[in-house]
Amino acid sequence: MSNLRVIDSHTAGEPTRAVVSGGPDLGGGPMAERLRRFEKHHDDFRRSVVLEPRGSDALVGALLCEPTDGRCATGVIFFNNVGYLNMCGHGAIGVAVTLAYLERVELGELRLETPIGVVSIVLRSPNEASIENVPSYRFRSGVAVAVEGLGIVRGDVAWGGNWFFLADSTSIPGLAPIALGAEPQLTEATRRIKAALVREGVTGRDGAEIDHVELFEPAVSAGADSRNFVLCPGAAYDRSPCGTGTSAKVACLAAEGALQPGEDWVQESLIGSRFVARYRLNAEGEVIPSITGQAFVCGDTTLIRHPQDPFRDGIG
Ligand code: PYC
Repeated sequence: MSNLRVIDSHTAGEPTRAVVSGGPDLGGGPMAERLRRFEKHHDDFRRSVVLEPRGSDALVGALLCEPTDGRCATGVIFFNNVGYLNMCGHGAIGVAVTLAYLERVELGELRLETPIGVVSIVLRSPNEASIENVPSYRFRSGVAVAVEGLGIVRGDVAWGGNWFFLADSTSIPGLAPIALGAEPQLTEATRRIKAALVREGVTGRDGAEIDHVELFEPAVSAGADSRNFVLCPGAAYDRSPCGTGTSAKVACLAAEGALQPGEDWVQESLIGSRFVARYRLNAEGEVIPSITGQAFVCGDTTLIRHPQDPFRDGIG
């Protein structure tokens, strides 16, 4: 029998499952190397934590590990129903709130070591954190792709810790407004956009796959600037406004001169939850977004992987 302790939380509605004990031994060294060992030798563990019957398609896992950088509260590797994530904004906020729940950190500044670098966080209360993300940028603007059933769709390619294609949903004829009830149509539309990107060879820098598609339109609620819908790599949509997606959006706004350093950008999700984003420019002139959101711990659980359970490693 192998048992593991997980802490479940949700950040603006999007779930994170932090594995705090019972995870695989990935050895030492940089987090990017440990991610590769995780992928190569322990993918069954990823599947058992996030796939049904223990998980769901929307769930993002966060394996907590010993950091190499002593300034960091923990190392973390994010994963989902189809693989591994470079970074995860909602997940980083969820991990910070989880560490507070476990009494491993106090309010104030803390750092997480991820495979793409150190992420600084300010824990503002036991349920609210601001993450300072990795440098984010617009890579290409006004890219046109021919999408099955939708015609020509134009959008920007941007990096916010993951690769995004961002398109204005009001420019796509026949698309329902971003609201509960429209998830099936929006999921299908964004899947087709993703397929068109692959077909037409549109990538991020160095040929990187664009694995997130983000639609945006004017906000519904007072005080918000925009509403979005983000298709994640495993075809689930993000219930939160997506931390890395909001970072990519902020990078596009900065590139257009539509958002100045220090100005707030309030991004709401399909379910109406919010992140408040802003950015600063670092010494190299790069856009460093920060994202503030709320998370709540909603489970402190032992997962059991029974040796005779035919679905010990998940379904699918
Ligand atoms: O918040 O960055 C994010 C994220 C990525 C995928 C799901 N959430």
